[in-house]
Amino acid sequence: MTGAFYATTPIFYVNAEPHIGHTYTTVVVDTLARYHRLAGEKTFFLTGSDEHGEKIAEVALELGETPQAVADRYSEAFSRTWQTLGFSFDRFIRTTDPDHKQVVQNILQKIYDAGEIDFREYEGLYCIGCERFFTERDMVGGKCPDHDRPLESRKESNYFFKMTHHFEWLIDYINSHPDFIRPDRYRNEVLGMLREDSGLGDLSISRPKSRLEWGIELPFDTDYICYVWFDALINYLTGIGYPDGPDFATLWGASQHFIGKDILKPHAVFWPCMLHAIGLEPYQRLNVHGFWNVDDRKVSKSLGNKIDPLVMRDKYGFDSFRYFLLRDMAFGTDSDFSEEALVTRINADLANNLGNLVSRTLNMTGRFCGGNVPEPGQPGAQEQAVADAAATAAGQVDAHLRSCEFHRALEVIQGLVDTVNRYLEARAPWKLAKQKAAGWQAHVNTTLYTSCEALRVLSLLVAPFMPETAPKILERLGIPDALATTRLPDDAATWGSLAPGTPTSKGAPLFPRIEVES
Ligand code: ME8
Repeated sequence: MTGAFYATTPIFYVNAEPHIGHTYTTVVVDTLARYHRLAGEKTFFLTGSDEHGEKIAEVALELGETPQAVADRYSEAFSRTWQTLGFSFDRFIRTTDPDHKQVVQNILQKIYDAGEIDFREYEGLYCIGCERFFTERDMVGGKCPDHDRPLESRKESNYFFKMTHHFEWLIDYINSHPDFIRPDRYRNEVLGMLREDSGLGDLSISRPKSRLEWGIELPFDTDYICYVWFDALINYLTGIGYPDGPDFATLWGASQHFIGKDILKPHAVFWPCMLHAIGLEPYQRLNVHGFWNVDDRKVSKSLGNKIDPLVMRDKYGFDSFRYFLLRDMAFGTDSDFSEEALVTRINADLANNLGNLVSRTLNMTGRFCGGNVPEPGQPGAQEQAVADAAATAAGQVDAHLRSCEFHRALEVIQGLVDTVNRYLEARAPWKLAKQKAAGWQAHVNTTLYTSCEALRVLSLLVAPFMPETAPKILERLGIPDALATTRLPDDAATWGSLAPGTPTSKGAPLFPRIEVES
């Protein structure tokens, strides 16, 4: 096993059911986790639920339930949905898990003992939706732009983490590690937040129990609980066995967080400062994506315009939905969701292109080669061009995935499908089989071997993106267990491992064309 990869989604608030936004981040991490596993790296994928804080206490009060009951119900909804959708996470962490509580209290005590915490009175404007205080420059028209609700004026005494002491170190760190926060626009945004005139001060890390009891108690003052973001960020350490679990050091050294741009500040400022205060290296990389919008408004539970991933799965198949999410959003920028765009994408790329290549190749293999992978003749220039295109695609998909350019990786895969489709058109094996001119069988055998082998490569390349589809194609190619021993990108870049004589099968269309009622 070479290399390691530790990837996290945000832990989601337990105040509503999962929607397209949560699903997108989780699809991104799932795709990467699957790729890195296939690349032979020690991989850990963490997701979970963020259960404490005022937001949950507020919902519980409205519903007349305990916060614990609300947290149990929604946490279960997330973990069940993530399982139903087939995400390959290694742990679903809850911030109410006993090991997490212990880690949070250890870290609080450590920071307190190091003299990094003091007690002060503070007055400011708070957004319960974001669970954080706002500076003047964060507000739009006196409101939180994400939650569209007025901010609450707060004045109380609290414990503060002396976060500003770490700003100089953090600015240097960001400047000397160009890949720490990506894409670049977010790195620049964070440097802006850290400028002296930005108004970002120390971090209030407690809430008095007189106002909020739902949280982890401070180990050094039992009248207070821990601020929900301070508690939540630490899940990334608990999840892999901080401080002395057997895999902790390896995984932490390979840690990458994946988040939406709404939670950039806690991840890019609070979190590295907290890690620095406890003497841990920062995470390796923060990857920030944009918002899915509907009619130009962010999809969110509070705006009530959410798209349910289970409904999308039932209607279109989850692999197709995953494909759309990864293909239609350039990681980092916003995208508009519509079912029309989804259907257009599925029909064009999956039904007409990839799906069609699978069915025409296997149909012809059945009709002209007795259903077995044929023995090819000497490859000519056309075959060599397909083999070269496959090797190039394998390298490009690897590079694009490692830099979060999912849409580009899928473009490369579609480009390879196009190449093979064009190759088939140029070789026209159906014509030769019909005319039965001298040497037709050898020509057809070479052509269909090339096309079957290209399907093998394509299955390996799509496996992280479409984990249900890849095994179906491999099964039809007669190599159902191929993924168990696959090493990417090498096994996709190496041409010719499909053995002649392997029995293939046709199967039903992988992506039936979706007819739209007009
Ligand atoms: O912020 N488009 O949880 P949360 C894209 N508990 N992604 C979206 C999205 C949209 N319209 N809406 C939500 C929290 N997301 C905290 C996190 S982590 C230590 C604590 C995704 O339930 C995106 O990943 O509000 C965003 O960052 C996250 O859901 C916010 O989830």
